[in-house]
Amino acid sequence: MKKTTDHLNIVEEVLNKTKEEIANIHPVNILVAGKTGVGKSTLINNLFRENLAATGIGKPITEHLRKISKESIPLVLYDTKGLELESATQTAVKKEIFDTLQKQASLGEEEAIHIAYYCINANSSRIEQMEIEMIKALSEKLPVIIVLTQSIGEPALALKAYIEDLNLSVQGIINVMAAPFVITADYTIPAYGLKELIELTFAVLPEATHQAFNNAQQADIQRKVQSARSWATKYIATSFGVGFAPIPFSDASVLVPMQIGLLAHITAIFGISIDKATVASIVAAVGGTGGATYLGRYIVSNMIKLIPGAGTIAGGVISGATASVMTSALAMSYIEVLSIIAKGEKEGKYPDLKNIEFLMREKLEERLKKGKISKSNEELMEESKTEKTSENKRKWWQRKRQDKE
Ligand SMILES: Nc1nc2c(ncn2[C@@H]2O[C@H](COP(=O)(O)OP(=O)(O)O)[C@@H](O)[C@H]2O)c(=O)[nH]1
Ligand SMILES: [Mg+2]
Repeated sequence: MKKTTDHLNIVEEVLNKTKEEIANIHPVNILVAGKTGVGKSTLINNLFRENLAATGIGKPITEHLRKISKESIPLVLYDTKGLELESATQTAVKKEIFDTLQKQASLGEEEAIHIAYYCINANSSRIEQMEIEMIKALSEKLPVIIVLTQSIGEPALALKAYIEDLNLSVQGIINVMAAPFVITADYTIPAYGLKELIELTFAVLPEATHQAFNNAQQADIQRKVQSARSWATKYIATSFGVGFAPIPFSDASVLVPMQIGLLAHITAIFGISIDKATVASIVAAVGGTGGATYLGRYIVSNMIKLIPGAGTIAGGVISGATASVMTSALAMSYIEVLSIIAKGEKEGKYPDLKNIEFLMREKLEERLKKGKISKSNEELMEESKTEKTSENKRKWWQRKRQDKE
C-alpha cells in the first residue's frame, strides 16, 4: 500500500517538523508569585494552553518554588508557595526566588527569567508591607507586572488606584478575572483582563521571546492568527516572487516539502496541542482520503483546477503566481482551521476530526476559487472550464461526505 505510506509520511513529517520548530523557539520564562489562594493557578490555566497548573505537572526546584513546563510549549513557569505564611517562611521564599533569579540569569538569556507576575487578590483590598518590599526588590531584577486577581467592580479598581499611588517601579497593574466568577445561579462575572495582560506582557518582554509567548498563550487567539498570517504572507511572497522559475505540473511535488515546512512553521507560531489524528484529518482534506493521498499529485489534479485562470494541466507550468495562490490558500485555510481548534481547546473541547477535515476542505476550496491570477484573454476562456470543474469537484466532495455518513 504505497499510497497509505505516502499519506502517513506527510503526517509524520508535519509533526516532526513542528516539534523541531518548537524546540528551536527561544523560550519565555515567567515567575508567577503571590500568596496561596490568590489565583495563580487559575491565572496560569486560563492564560496559557494545556492546563499547565494542573496538579502533577511541574516539579519542585526548591522548597517553595515549583517549575512548570511541558515539552510541547516553549514556556517555563516558576510558581511560588508559602508567601502567606509566617515571616520566617516568607524570608525563605524570598531567598529561594532571588537565588533562582540569579542562577537562571547566570545560565544565559534563554534560561533567564524574563518577567514576573506578582499576584494579589483584589478582594483582599489591601497590599501588605511585605508584598510592597518584595515587589520593590523584584523590580530591581526584572520587569514586574502586578496582577490583581479575582477583580470585581469598584473595590478592585480602588486597590489598583491605591497601588498606583505607591509609585512602585512596575510595568503596570492589571485587573483580571481569569475564569468566570459565579455570583448566583443567574449572575456570573465573565472573565476579563487577560488580553490586557497579554498586551502589556508583549510590550515588556524581550523581542526574542515573543514567538514563545504567543505560542504559549491562549487568551488572545486573534493575535496568533495575525502573527501566522503575516509570517506566511511574507514567506510565500519571498518564495514565489521574482526569481521563481515556473515548474512543469508534473513536477508539482517539489512544492510539497516546502508546504510541509510551511504548515509546521505555522503550527509552531500558533501553538496548538496538535496530534497525529488532527494532522491526518487536515492532510486528508488537502490530499483526499480515497485516491490521491499524495499532496503533490493533488496540487496538480485538484488545486489548480479550482483557481480561476490558472490554466489546464496538459503541458502546463506552475508559475510563481499560481504557486503562490495555491500555497496561500493552503496556509490561510490551515490558519483558519487552527484558530477554530484553538478556540475549542480553550474551552476544553477536543476537536471533532470529521469536522476539521470538512472545514479545511471547504476553506481551501473557497480560497482557491477566490485566488484570481492575472489573466490573458486566452486564460479567461479557460476560466469557464475550470469553473465547471470546480462545480463537479464540489459535487464529488458532497457525495464523498454523504458516503462517509
Ligand atoms: N471564578 C474564579 N475563581 C477564582 C479565580 N482565581 C481564583 N479563584 C478561586 O480561588 C481559588 C484559589 O485559586 P488558585 O488559582 O488555586 O490560587 P493559587 O493558590 O494562587 O494557585 C480557586 O479555587 C477559585 O475558587 C478566577 O479568576 N475566577
Ligand atoms: Mg496554585
